[in-house]
Amino acid sequence: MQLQNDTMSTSQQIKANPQGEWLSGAYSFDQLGEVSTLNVHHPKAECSIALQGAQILSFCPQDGKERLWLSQSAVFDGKTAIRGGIPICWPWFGNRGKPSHGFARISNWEVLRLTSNEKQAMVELGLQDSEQTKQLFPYQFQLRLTVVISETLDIKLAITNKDQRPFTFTGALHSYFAVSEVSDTQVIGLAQRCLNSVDNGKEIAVNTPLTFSHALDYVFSNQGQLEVRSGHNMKLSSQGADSWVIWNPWAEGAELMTDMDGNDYHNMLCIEPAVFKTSPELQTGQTYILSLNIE
Ligand code: TA6
Repeated sequence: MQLQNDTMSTSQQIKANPQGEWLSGAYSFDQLGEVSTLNVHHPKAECSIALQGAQILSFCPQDGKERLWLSQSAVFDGKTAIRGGIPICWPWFGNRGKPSHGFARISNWEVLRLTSNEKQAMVELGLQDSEQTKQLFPYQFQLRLTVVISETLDIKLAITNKDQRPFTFTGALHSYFAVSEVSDTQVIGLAQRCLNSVDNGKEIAVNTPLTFSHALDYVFSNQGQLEVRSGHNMKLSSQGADSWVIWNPWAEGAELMTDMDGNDYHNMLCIEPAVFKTSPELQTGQTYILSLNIE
């Protein structure tokens, strides 16, 4: 059976496609406003994924500490981008097209596969072109997001060109991390120079480790693993990203957003593996992998 039928409920879709050895009780479905979520319950971690955007909203390993930040004022109307978690920006990053950060994060994805064993749970979600996406991006494509949930979180976005013509794209895994206090947070492993997006992409010098005391929107070249020192420490690595985008809107930026409260900036930090400086060209049948590993 195809996973195309909009009228089927998600749980019916999954039962109709039992491709994995899913342990009973290891997942559940919920509804946040108009958005369906798939919640994975595994002895190693709990994880919640919105089917809108295949957006991971929560990742909480055994120690009970939430690693992702989700705004209390996030909108779950089924069409607005959800503020927090890990939005997938594709087929463009930022305002290079409309809607901002592409349509992947506001499209409904299908659950393709669920598997679990003692070590980990794995969820695969997919999105392909439709009449609506063709109006914004006139190509046939397939996106497949594989999420491996364990003590660590492994996220792999596979972008495949299903069209007869090549296409280019930019994008990101726009991760919002929970930090206990951004002013006490350090990010280690970034270069000493970056592009400052709030000043027309001007190149600037910054201190390492990077610390936070004002609004920033910086783009660093990806030079390998990052370490985030906050209430809990994390190691981040990515494949396929040419950049790490680091963003915090601070109080003044948050005030301009209806889905972020004035003090929220204290407890969040976006660290995003991005395809930003390059626009890879994918030939017919080619697949590009953009991944993020959170340890
Ligand atoms: O990744 C940083 C950024 O591109 C910022 O410039 C900022 O605007 C942010 O993403 C949020 O964008 P959004 O469209 O989700 O409001």
